[in-house]
Amino acid sequence: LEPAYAFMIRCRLNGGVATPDQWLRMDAVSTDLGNETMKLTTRQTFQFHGVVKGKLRPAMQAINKAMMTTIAACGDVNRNVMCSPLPDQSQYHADVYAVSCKISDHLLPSTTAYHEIWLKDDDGTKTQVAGDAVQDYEPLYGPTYLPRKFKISIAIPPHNDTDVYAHDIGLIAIKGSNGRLEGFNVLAGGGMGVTHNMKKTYPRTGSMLGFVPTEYTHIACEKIMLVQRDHGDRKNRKHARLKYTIDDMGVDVFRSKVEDIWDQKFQEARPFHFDSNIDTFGWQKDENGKNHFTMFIENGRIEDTADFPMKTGLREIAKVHKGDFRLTPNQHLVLGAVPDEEMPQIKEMLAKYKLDNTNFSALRLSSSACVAFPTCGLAMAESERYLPELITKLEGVVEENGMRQDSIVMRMTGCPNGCARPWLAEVAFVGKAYGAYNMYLGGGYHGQRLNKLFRASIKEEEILEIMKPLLKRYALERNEGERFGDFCIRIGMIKPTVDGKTFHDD
Ligand code: SRM
Ligand code: SF4
Repeated sequence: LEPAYAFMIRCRLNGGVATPDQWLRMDAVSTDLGNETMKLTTRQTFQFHGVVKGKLRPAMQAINKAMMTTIAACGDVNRNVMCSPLPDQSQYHADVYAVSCKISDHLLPSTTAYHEIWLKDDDGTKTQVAGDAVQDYEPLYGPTYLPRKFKISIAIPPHNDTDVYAHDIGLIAIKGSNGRLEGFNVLAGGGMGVTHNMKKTYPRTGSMLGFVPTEYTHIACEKIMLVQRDHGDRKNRKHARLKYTIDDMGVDVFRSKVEDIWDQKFQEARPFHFDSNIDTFGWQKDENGKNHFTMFIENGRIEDTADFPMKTGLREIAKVHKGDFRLTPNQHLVLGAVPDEEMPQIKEMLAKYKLDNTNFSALRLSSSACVAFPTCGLAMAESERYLPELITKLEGVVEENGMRQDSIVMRMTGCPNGCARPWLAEVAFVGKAYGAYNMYLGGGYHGQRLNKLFRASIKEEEILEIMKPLLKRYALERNEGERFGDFCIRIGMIKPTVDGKTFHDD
């Protein structure tokens, strides 16, 4: 008898788009083979927790039968490519989403091992026998893959909901005068992972390399990845992400290395403007007259509880819905492309299952927490299970001061790996030990500026002692339209972090 080892499975779901049939199949995987919940992640995909060892293969096969995969969702490869869900402009979303799929497919490893291990028939007929083994040839990754994980995201201005500055490559979609996609401004060297008390590790926002037309974008991404493959630090995993390669080499040298192997040059970056990095909740109509509903799923956890049968509700909706589901980079969900004639039925179902409620405080709607306990082996403190409670304790002061509709981006993670991209939040709490958090202030409202350490290892009592008067002061003293992170800097609570290397400076 062996212990009941339980695993987490992460899907690769490009740009977070799933069909209703895929939703139903993922629901079934979680019910039949996992811990009955689904987690919508900060990179727009599904995770299943509590999959015991004996159910791993059936779960992988069920995911693949749904025309989804788990290949390269983890590991030192290019991961899921993110894409703003953009409910109000479906044609433009389709243009940009197509590029995210193209990049994702182009950068997939060519290994056949995944299929041999997980997708072989039960009688083993599709498995190669040892003597037949053929060495996989990886044209992009080579025999040793990348020095570290590699992430690409696409944001569609004015929405920076994918936090485009946080990834190894960040692509900012640029619209042409005909309303269609023209190309992308390319950022490189963003990343969030930090180790507490190790100042050589730091979060970093991506540096601008320049503009690239749509048709060359996947190749530009490939070349950036290849320069990192060949120049990234393979000796020290804590210094192996592209952000350190770029800082060590300098942005200009890095850009020219990419251009050398690409045999093309980046054009001058095009103007763009971001408004925010949060989701736009509620109903929106697109240019084709289809309706899209962005619903609030607190920290991305889909589960049934006694008074909130959310998972059942979404399953019932998926049985009748003919549009799509778009998972958002803030762990929420868009019920996409509902035609007018189906609106009454969908609205009734949303109401029946209490899924139509976007009437939360803007503080809650702008919040995000990583998984942490009980499933994350790296967690030092609670996150997903605690942030909602902390927000409840702050909502009183928010309401008293007339700020129910005022968005403040607040994020929490159970450790400094940064899975909810905390370093780009206006206020963040990062787990240090059980019940203790480092508190960070001063991030930019649309994800453009890193925050900075304000207090180390504080517990709930101190968090509330700091936050309650600070929120009140913000309500009373802010300038017209001034964001919370900017306000904290203006009143001298915290200094701005201008780049990753100065993140630890006081
Ligand atoms: Fe993450 C590792 C969960 C997005 C940075 N992340 C982990 C692991 C797999 C823990 C582990 O290695 O044992 C976590 C699994 C917990 C669990 O129980 O499910 C985990 N990461 C998550 C998710 C599920 C958080 C969430 O609440 O949604 C996100 C899944 C994304 C996906 O669908 O692929 C998730 N992780 C991120 C992000 C955000 C992003 O990519 O936009 C980051 C920061 C960006 C970045 O990579 O710089 C992130 N995760 C990390 C790191 C630190 C990487 C580094 O450079 O140091 C680790 C640890 C590691 O790689 O060594 C990590
Ligand atoms: Fe786990 Fe840390 Fe990522 Fe949270 S930030 S999911 S605690 S690795």
